[in-house]
Amino acid sequence: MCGICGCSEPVHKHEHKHEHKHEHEPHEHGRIIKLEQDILAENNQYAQLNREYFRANNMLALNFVSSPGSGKTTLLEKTIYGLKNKCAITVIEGDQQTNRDAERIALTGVPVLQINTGKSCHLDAHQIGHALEKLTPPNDSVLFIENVGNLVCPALFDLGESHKVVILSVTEGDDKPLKYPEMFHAASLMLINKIDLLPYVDFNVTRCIEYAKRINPKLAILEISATKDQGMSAWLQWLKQHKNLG
Ligand SMILES: Nc1nc2c(ncn2[C@@H]2O[C@H](COP(=O)(O)OP(=O)(O)O)[C@@H](O)[C@H]2O)c(=O)[nH]1
Ligand SMILES: [Mg+2]
Repeated sequence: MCGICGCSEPVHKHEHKHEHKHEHEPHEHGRIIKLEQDILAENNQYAQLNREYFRANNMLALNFVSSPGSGKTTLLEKTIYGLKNKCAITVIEGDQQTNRDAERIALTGVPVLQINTGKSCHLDAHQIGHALEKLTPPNDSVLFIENVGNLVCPALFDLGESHKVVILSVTEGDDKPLKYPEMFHAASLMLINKIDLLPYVDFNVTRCIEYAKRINPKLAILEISATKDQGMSAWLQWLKQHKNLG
């Protein structure tokens, strides 16, 4: 369940046939805040275990976060082909339903595990811990985690990753960093994807970068097209630097 956004378990379990005045609101809201705190505190403990695992095994773990359809899986496919001769790669895929993305990644030849989150809108650190037990990624490898498409809850759930990489495609609008600041604040790198579509959409790259830097002055930013292979060498360079591959 997702106690943060209530996407899974309704707080009100009874039918409402009456006018809804919310006399009980303070009590319910207190309960929700407590539930949020408990869920995030428990998640942080699992995230710490994952972080220790990544450190002990000298791994780079990247958590790809974005809206649905920004191009995460496409970017992963291209990235794997660009990087797989340099180091071992493992992938964890997160979606509410289906194995479609894991099937796409499996075609690249790297080990992949699909997590279906059901009604929940994000991956959590406990799920990642279990996935690591099954995948047993090798020492010195890169782990890519493709989170559930959602610009809200995945920002709050630390997975123990080395970095969050937020992918924003130009069809989504240049104001998203201002509207979803938690995500852009939590990320180390923003990839502006689908720049091949810039001639056709009203997306101001300069303005987007200004908004993103307003939220997170330390955010690194690269412009790419995963399908047209634009900007991919700069992205691979970023990866190699962060994995010390030279
Ligand atoms: N024009 C264009 N389309 C892209 C690009 N990257 C991904 N797409 C398309 O966007 C759609 C969603 O891509 P997908 O990788 O499944 O997104 P995800 O939901 O974030 O994993 C697919 O139709 C892709 O072919 C890109 O750089 N340019
Ligand atoms: Mg995907």
